[in-house]
Amino acid sequence: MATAAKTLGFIPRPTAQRGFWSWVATVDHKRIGIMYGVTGFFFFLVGGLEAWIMRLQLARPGLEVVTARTFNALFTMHATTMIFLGVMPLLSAFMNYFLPLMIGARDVAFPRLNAFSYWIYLFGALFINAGWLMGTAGGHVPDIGWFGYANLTSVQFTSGLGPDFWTLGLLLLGIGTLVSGFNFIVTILNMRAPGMTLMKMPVFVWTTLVTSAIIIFAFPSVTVALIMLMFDRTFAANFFEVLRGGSVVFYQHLFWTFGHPEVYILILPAMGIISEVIPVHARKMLFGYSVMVFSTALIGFMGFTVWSHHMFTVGMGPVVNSIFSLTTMAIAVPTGVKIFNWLSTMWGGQIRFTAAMLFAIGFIASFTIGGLSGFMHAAAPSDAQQHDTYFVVAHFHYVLIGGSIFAILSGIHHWFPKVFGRMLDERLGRWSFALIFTGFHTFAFPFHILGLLGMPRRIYTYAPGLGWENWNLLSTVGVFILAAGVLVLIANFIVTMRKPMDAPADPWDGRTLEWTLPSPPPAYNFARVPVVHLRDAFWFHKHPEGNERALEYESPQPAPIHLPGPSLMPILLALGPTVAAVGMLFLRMREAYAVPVIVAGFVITLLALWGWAFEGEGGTLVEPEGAD
Ligand code: HEM
Ligand SMILES: [Cu+2]
Repeated sequence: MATAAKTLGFIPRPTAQRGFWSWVATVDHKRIGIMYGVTGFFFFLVGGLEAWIMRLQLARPGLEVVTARTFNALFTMHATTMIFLGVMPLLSAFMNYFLPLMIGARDVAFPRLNAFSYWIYLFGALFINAGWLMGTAGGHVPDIGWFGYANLTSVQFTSGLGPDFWTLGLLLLGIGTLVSGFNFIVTILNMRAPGMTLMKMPVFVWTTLVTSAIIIFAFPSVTVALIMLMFDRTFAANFFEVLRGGSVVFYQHLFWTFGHPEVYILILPAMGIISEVIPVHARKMLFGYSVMVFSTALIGFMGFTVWSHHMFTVGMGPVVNSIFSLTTMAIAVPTGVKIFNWLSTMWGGQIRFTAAMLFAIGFIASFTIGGLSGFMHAAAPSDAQQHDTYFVVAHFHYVLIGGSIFAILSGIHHWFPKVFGRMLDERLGRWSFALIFTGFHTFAFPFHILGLLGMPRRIYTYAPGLGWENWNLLSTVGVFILAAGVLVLIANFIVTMRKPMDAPADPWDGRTLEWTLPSPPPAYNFARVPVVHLRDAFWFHKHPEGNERALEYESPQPAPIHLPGPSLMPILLALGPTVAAVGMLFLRMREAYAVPVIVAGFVITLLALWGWAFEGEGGTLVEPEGAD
């Protein structure tokens, strides 16, 4: 029953239910979640390929697998890809898919904006990688490190387009991230099921809320830095040009005011995933729920007070260094509390060593090591030794792989049946855990030793005889083991997707509302609105400990549910700024057609906004299947 009412929109709302166009026009948070997941996983593989090439180059002293310039491009694009195009979108996939299900909602607050976030992420990702088509020799691939420090980025030192692809690409990505942040906050604050007070929300919802808040406070700072950089490079604005009175340290402050909170954007949702997986697979309520919530919020605040620990060696002086040492050490407290909470949850539980649980336990073990090395460079004098060595590379791979990636893999094994209606093969899952865990520690642990032996980060080769050879070789061997584990994981996906869709609704004896729905859930999510009386309501509904009410449903008879119509405006609105960014690139190249292209970008944006505002509500009313 499409509403074909007359509207001022210039493209009618599409109606396709299946096939390619139905995905392009979808506004369903579940489909968008899958799109984020698939795209994020693809870019995780791209970033992994870049890492693998770097490790081949560093396996022995004096190799020439790639040139020095290409190596610079590889570590820059590896980090940029892993952080912005791999891990963040993968975490966003979980948020998109499960946030509405966990709070008992029909969708996120702004479904079309949600689709827009995805499309601008995809376009930004392609944009930032487009320089590869021009080859690395001319400096057209970003090769300035993932934080793009001035004055490496000044036209004098990097005249190729690399920094411009990087700046404009990150600006595009930032728009999508900010929009998602607002969307999730509004969804969580306004669309929870009746009875689900804030302190009854699943921890993953809490970490999404805090992460979204961090996003909207942290991204403006890097946006400012990137716009200034763009002005420096395109219009000779001199914000960061020392010879003309600019300041390079100013750039560092702007970048790290964003950059440190960014690491919490990468880890808090991962902690949220772990906090969902462990109670289910240990069959015990999460230990210290409210402490978990408060420490999450505390980390969110404190994350904004520590940024200068990335700059201990620039000469800020002993007072400033001491202050940032102390704030950094303080943040270890709420983090440590969480680790003890997960351990206490497992303590005395009936643990099932499923693949999901193994990755969660791997997370605790590996992340803790990363936390400890982080604590070591919180002490400024110690950091003076470790700064820009492989010790730091060891630290952030322990928190990023041992932390974020392990949590994502845990979440994939846990929720795969809900999303795709099929159970992943547990045996393959355990094999991939064993290989990824062993491979990861074999490749990343030697970085600690290499760092202490003085090997600087970002070098493309080294001389023999420094005592670095064997550790580097071992590290490269580790990458092969890790890659084998990723191949087993992919094999598991392929084998599983060929099986019939027969996963039960609640394979793990889950605790949260998504497990009340069939696998996969119907387009409208809940046939009847759930009413939540307790935390972990579904668990107590199944296992009542007294005669308390845990979970009820609003109306006894399922009523028809309105689903919003698909829309092509989100992808069109994402296209506008992307075209304008291409025009900015031409402007940097002083091409005559730059301005018309920028104008075209603005025109597309305005048209899309017009269509967005006036395309009408559209949509259909569906009769839900009889509820349980
Ligand atoms: C999948 C296995 C991975 C391997 C084998 C790997 C390997 C490497 C190597 C060899 C470097 C270069 C170090 C240097 O030359 O200074 C590096 C840098 C880096 N990696 Fe990874 N990495 C992996 C995964 C990840 C993930 C998942 C993330 C983030 C989520 C990440 C974030 C970074 C960052 C931020 C840098 C620093 C780049 C820079 O100096 O600008 N890596 N990695
Ligand atoms: Cu930091």
